[in-house]
Amino acid sequence: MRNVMKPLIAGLLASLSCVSITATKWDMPTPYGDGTHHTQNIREFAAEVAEKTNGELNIVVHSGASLIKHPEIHRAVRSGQVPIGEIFMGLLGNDNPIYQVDNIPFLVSSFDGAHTLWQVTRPAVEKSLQKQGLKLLFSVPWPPQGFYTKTRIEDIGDLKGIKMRAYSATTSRLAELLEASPTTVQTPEIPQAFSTGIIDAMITSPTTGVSSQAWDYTAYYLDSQAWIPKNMVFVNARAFARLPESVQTAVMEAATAAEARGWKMAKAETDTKTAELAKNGMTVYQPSAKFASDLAAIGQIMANEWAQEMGPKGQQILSELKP
Ligand code: PCA
Repeated sequence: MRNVMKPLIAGLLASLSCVSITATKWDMPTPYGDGTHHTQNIREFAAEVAEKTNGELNIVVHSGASLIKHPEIHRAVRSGQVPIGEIFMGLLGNDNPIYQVDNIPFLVSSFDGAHTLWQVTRPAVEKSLQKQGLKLLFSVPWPPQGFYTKTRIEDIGDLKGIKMRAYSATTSRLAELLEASPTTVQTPEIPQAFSTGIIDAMITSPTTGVSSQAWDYTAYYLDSQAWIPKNMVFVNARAFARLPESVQTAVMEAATAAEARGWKMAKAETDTKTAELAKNGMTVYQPSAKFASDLAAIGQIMANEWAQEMGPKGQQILSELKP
């Protein structure tokens, strides 16, 4: 018996010695479901941190707003209720206009443009978070945004009077400029909002169209590629400072890798999820030239309003975006 137990115990001790006795567990609330690339990317990030730190930091992902509702996540990380979290950047548009910038139609409409926009605005985002005791880890985009409607949209006027979902102050403003009526609805509530008639239309990515089964409530997807919004992952700066230096380095390395991987995932999602909309019976179509130019004109109004709210920094960012 002793001979059998010996290797077992030795093995157990060996595996225990790999896990530091100072192991830290971080609960991480995220707003979106497991089917989105954001959540999948964050799970890979958490696995990489665990691996790089030999289990010294264990990030437990609570997806789909299961631990904390989306509008509460920012405050929860600030207060230290949780050490780390993810949010949609546009959600903080009322805190600081810098967060509105990637919800403006046709300010940028390609991943390259979105990437430039991120490089240009990142320092201001980092500074804004820093002032709140937060540290930015990484940011990943959604696929470009398009219109989900019950009937085909030929002209911008077809959106007049429609009850449209909004997911940020900026998209509410867009709905107003389209003379539609905006209602804020979080992603988990999209199906219910359609089925109870609270909304008739939404602007979002093919990713969210698929995860909310848009074909159950709408029939047309206008692939307008109007803007490319982002999510961001941040930590409570005090919680981060409490980590041993080697763990801090591992987190930052995994964050850099997650950002690069996430951008690639978003590009791939654009095609696969748009195809899935079509496969489920939705008509996927391109905007007319008139629709695109009318929407761009509204985007110009929004860009001007935004620059004014930002002050001199706004003009500087807009000029840095020009090729
Ligand atoms: N999906 C999220 C944000 C942008 C997107 O594509 C949503 O619809 O709330």
